Amino acid sequence: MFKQYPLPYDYDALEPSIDALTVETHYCKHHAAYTANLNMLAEKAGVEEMEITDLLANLDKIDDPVLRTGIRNNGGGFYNHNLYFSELSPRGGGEPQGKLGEKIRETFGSFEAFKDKISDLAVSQFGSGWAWLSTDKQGNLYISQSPNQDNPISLKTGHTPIFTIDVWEHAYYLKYKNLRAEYVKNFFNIVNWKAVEENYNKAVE
Ligand code: MN3
Repeated sequence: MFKQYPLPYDYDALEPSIDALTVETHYCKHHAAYTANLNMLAEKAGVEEMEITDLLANLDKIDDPVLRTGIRNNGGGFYNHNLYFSELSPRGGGEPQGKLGEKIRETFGSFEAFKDKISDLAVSQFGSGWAWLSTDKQGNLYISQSPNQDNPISLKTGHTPIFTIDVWEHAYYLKYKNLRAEYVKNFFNIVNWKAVEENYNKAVE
């Protein structure tokens, strides 16, 4: 049984960066629907006991093409939103510290340069999708974008996602309308870098 990450903050806690109705609709309708669909499809395919990361990395082992596509989309939607909602906080913002902060400066030159690069990927993703910060087991960092509910795991990059930006219109349209870049800019005010640092430390051997 795949379970939605329980929100540790209220729907209005991310105001004004993300409005309450968007957070509530996003979590209670969109994320809940991906999760319910994944549970239904995973049971049909007999893969309901798998870890979601193993499942997304092994989609090609699901023979039925309808189940495979359904699990790719809904399993991605489940996993991606668990990461998304767990990396946000009303007391977010600032910069990552520790090993992750150091590695970002080493890889991209500065935190600002990293922010510009991943923001460009988020804004330029054509249509619905995501921007990603991922790591390999050695701690090297990679930024990327993906369409739909694909992610670095289902795309078989071999990297572990540690931070993401949802740029589906449902993530920002009620407040920002067509101004995706404005949403992405304000998104950084509510990032809980402590949580992202923990994701990094767990993913690196
Ligand atoms: Mn979404």
